[in-house]
Amino acid sequence: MRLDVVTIFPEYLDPLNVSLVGKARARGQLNVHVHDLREWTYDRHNTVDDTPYGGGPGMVMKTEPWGDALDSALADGYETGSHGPVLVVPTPSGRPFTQELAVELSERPWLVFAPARYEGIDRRVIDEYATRMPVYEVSIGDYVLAGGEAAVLVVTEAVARLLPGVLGNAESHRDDSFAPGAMANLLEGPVYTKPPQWRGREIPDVLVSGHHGKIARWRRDEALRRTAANRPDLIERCDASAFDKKDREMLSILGWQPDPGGRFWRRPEAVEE
Ligand code: 6GU
Repeated sequence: MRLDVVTIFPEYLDPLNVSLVGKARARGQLNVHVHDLREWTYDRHNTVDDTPYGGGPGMVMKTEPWGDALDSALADGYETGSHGPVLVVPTPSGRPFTQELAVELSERPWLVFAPARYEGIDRRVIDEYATRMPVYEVSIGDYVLAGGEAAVLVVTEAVARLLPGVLGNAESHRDDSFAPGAMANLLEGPVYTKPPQWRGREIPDVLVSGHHGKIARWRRDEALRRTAANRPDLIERCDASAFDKKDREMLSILGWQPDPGGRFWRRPEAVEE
């Protein structure tokens, strides 16, 4: 997979040399190109922004540097044999970046990222490239960052770990909390390793029982417990058929009950802090 990132802070992308993404790069599974947007400015001050038409606070990133920078990155990629680019524009106004979208992007051969600073990029840039390639405007959560570079790191890590051979074990992401097609999308429960005692704290007996059925059930119950506490929306979203008899017993203990419409809901007084 080829990745291009156009940014006014190339050093912000240095973490792409570290850990899983860095190793994927070193192995040649990821071909990363970071471009400095200011190389496509032609004035003495390397201006990349200007005041918004219509007035209002903040600055807007200018068309010409973005257009020339993206054209250059695309031309370089095509020359080296890449094809099928998609443009990824991180923005708090984008659609939520989910595991499903990470899987979709991991199936593309070439991602071009356009992270903005200030109030965003002149809309004509996005409209122009949307006539040439798929454009994904994505948000990584309901909060506002000062720029899209951190989101590029987030999306890249989520995508890179899905590439064949990057995690080593294809089974590794089958159980991801948000893996598409899981029985019910539950959060993962707690995990433990050696030593068996630490500061007077033990590990749950069931995990050393050797009883695989009981261990699987315990893990599922803990997943239900955590999901009910931290992400009740994930349980409400599930079709009731996603839960087996033992799940329903656990959900009932946690204060949830099925409704005739085929969903679970929780009595308001059962919410524990
Ligand atoms: Cl992708 N960019 C910015 N600037 N803020 C965000 C975001 C992206 N996602 C959530 N907040």
